[in-house]
Amino acid sequence: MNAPVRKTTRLLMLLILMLAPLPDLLAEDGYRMWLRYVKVASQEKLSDYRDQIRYVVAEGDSPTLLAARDELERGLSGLLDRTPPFRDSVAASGGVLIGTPESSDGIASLDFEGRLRQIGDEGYLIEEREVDGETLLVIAANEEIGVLYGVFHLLRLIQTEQPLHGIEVLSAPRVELRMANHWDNLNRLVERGYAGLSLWEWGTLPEYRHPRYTDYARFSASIGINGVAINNVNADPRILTDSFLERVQVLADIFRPYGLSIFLSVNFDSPRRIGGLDSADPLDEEVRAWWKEQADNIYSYIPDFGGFLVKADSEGQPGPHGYNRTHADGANMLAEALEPHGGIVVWRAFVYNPEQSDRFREAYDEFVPLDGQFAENAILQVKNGPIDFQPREPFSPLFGALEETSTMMEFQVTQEYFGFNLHLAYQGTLFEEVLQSDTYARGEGATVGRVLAGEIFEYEMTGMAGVINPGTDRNWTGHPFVQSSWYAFGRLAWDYTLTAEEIAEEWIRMTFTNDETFVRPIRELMMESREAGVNYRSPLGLTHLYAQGHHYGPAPWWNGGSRPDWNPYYYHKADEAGIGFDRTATGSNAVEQYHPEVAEIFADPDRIPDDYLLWFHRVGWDHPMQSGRTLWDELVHKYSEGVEAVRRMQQTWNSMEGVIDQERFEHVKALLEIQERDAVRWRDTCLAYFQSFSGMPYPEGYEEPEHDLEHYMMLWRTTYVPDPWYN
Ligand code: BDP
Repeated sequence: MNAPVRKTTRLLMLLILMLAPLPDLLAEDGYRMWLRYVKVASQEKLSDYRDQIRYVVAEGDSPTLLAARDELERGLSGLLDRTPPFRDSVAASGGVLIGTPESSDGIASLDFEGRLRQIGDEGYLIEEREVDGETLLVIAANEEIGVLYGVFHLLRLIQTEQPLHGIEVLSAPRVELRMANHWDNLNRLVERGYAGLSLWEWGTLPEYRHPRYTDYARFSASIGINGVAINNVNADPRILTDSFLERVQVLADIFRPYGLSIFLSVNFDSPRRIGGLDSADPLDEEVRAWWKEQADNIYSYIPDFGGFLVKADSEGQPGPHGYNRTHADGANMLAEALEPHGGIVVWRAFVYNPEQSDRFREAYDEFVPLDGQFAENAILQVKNGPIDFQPREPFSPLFGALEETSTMMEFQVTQEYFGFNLHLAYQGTLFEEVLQSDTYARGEGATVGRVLAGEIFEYEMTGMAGVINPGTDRNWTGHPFVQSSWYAFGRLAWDYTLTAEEIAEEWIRMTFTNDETFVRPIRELMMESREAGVNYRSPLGLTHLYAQGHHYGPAPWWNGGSRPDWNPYYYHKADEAGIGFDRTATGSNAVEQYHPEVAEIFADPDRIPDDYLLWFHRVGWDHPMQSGRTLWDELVHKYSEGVEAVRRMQQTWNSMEGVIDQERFEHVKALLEIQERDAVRWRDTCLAYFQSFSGMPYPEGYEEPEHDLEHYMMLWRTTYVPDPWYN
């Protein structure tokens, strides 16, 4: 080719590139998460939806109604590939009418009063309705936030290609506070985050309103989240200074239309650290006055501020114990400061002290004697299990034990103990398992979910929190499937009776495709993924086999850390005679903290489900398991099953090439390779270690560790661990 022709060709190429749509706009990089709003694939359904949705009537111009309108416009124009016009009033069939009886004459005329009374401030109804001979789709609610939630519901139905004919939905949340907890530091490092830096750009706030803030609020509202604690529970006192409050105010303004109220994690020692006082004693008048001033100040910036989240006397954080006061004294002081403004205190029950003999017992022993002493606007936030977000824990015995203290759940979405941003582990099944566990408080059927919803005791407030990890990674969560656990958390906080499986299916359809060849196998893959993670890390009730330096890889031999209760040995206690933690009457007797019906089963080595055995019992290596195998053989079986499950997940995923976009396909494919490698390493490390005590041979037909224990011990010392967080 001669030079001028080459030049013309280059120019032409450049022109084509410039005219081509920006690749970023179409990229399947995960940014849109479950709100992708791509055109409905089935022609038949598409034309059905187009028939039913020809125009929209949305009276009112409050920020929340505008957000609802915007979302409807954005969603419908993507899903239907045409934008239905907004009209002032109902004119013909095919209208979508949204609003509250107050904002909309149309809604007011429909006489929904009776049903609206059943669904409170945040609920909504969606219904197909004949009005003067015209067929309409109606979304009605008492408050505007209910309208927004209803809009997301309608869009979800279209995203998942559900029929709208004859639709009748009445939905209201089962718990009041549905809260995201961010463990974001003010320097923008996220504790246990694994998805980039903190979303909150303190450096450019308050001037720059990053569009991501609005998207964050949209995602939150789409799953019914209504509260967000934006900073780490290991709290920096400076969050209470004006310089930060000016910035937080902007976030609050952006979140408000989406029904999302801001909470701040506060440091109990703030009066000393930033207030110039020489005490933080909760019974000291000066200290109490200081906190009131802080509350007044915060509300001057954020009139609908939610309240404080507090980690006190836990893992080195200051608290009331420093002044010989109780957790109730501490919480009540803050509650008193917030009360005049309608704010609440979320007080965490995650406490344990290295001197005590069993970490399992501590939160219960600490808080049950305080039952009834907390202010009405204080709520206790309890992690799902007694230790710390392990792949499997029995439910915390605090659920069902606190009759007079509002008690809420703390789940973890970020995969601190589940492979960070590298392993696929849908947490919906873990959440479901906990929520469906029967506490037997006041008799059979008192599931954790029902306790949380205030159906067993009369709680002043109800709630669920999820520790989520979104950061500046383009897809928000690092591993694309961590999105599914975030989604599941929100859906279950709204309605704990939903199943992990239906939620997984919804998420897949919204996030990837409605193509059945993808939906079914990937749903199964997700449903299996958490159990796989349990099996290749810590089956049969083993727990916390991580090295103290990180929470990623295995180091079961580790017994040299600064605190015994941060060492794996503390949890498994393996020696030649056997393995496990005796929490029955012959041991720490933590089992007594459960109601008798539960305690009886957990205390009996023959009746306890295998999954929990080593949580409560110390047994010999030849202990007979429910399968008929010995404990040792069962351990080999479970560890191997974990690896096999990951391999099945890999196979399933790899067979999906071409069914979804290549971008996310390749990403997950590579991550599964990492996961398989890690699962093998977990299996081999743990089996090599435990065999050094059991002295028993590997049963036939199982892959044996390739190397000796020394090798795995060296590997731990020399391997890069992708976690900046230590302990
Ligand atoms: C543990 C984490 C630690 C948190 C702590 C907490 O390792 O980073 O600060 O929980 O919940 O799981 O306070």
